[in-house]
Amino acid sequence: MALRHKPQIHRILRWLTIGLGASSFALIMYAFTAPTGESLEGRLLPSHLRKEQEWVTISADQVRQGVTLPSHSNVIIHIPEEVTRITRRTLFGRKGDQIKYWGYCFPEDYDQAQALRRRGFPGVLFLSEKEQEERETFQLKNRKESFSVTEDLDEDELNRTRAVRGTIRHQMEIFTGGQSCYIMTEEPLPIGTDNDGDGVNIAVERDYGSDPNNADSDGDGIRDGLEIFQLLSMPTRRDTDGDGLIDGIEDADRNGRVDERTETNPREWDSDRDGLCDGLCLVNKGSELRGEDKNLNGILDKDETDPRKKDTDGDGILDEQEYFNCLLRKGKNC
Ligand SMILES: [Ca+2]
Ligand SMILES: [Ca+2]
Ligand SMILES: [Ca+2]
Ligand SMILES: [Ca+2]
Repeated sequence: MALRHKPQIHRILRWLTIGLGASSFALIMYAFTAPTGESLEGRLLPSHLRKEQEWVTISADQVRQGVTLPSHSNVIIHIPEEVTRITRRTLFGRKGDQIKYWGYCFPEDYDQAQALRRRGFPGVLFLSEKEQEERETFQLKNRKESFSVTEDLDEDELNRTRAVRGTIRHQMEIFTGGQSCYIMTEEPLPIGTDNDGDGVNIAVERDYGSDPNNADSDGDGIRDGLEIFQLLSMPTRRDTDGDGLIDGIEDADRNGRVDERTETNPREWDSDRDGLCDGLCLVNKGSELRGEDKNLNGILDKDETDPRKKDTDGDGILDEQEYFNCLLRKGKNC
């Protein structure tokens, strides 16, 4: 498979370095520029990037194994053939909210001659969320200033400005096997395939120590992707907060969000902060078991207090005090 891509890569590199030439190469760098009052050319290529860029090729096998993309480099990645579909967010480890990255994928029937005739980029563009956000702000600012700015530009500069505005737009969310894509990122990016379909790529799974072939690594009923990116619980620990209740009992509808009226927080030992832990916990240096949902079933049973309410029976006495009162009167099942 890798061999099949080799001639293509050489074509791509030749096209980019010879075909694109200096001005289009500067256009590639456009994504990492801050809006300044410099000339268009200056804006396209920030000073720290004006030197020759390093080229890195990431093979399909590296994507399969999970790999960290270097920052500020021209990177070509190959999506493994067996991938039927992977979202941009999963492929790039859902880092797009914090990290600016961007790139484009070459069409399957990539044709150098045809690409050279086209204006703009030789493929379909993708931009990280942060990149999109910054670009929108930049374009909005530009539009406001456009009346006074465009009057002073000659026709050539005006066309170039239009080309930049028109061509750099997010167009792609789904990647498929066999594609070759160019990407540049301002920070290192963990990329890889997602064999178990839990929304976490193999590089990120390795960082968290979760199983890349098991969508619910710790078997607590909540998928790795939801634990890592939404619930912020541990994908490798069934009871993240150690209160005796497993994460899938606390987030009862297992949607990765905590509904405080009906659920307890898998990251908080004592969700209602009444002094008693949600499930059953060892206290007094391990000498005593104390808690609210004492049989750990997620249901409010007889002789239990509600881990979502400080004062379960509404009599003005908080649940922890009720517990001590129970001990004082030597009650059973306190
Ligand atoms: Ca996965
Ligand atoms: Ca899990
Ligand atoms: Ca728990
Ligand atoms: Ca409590």
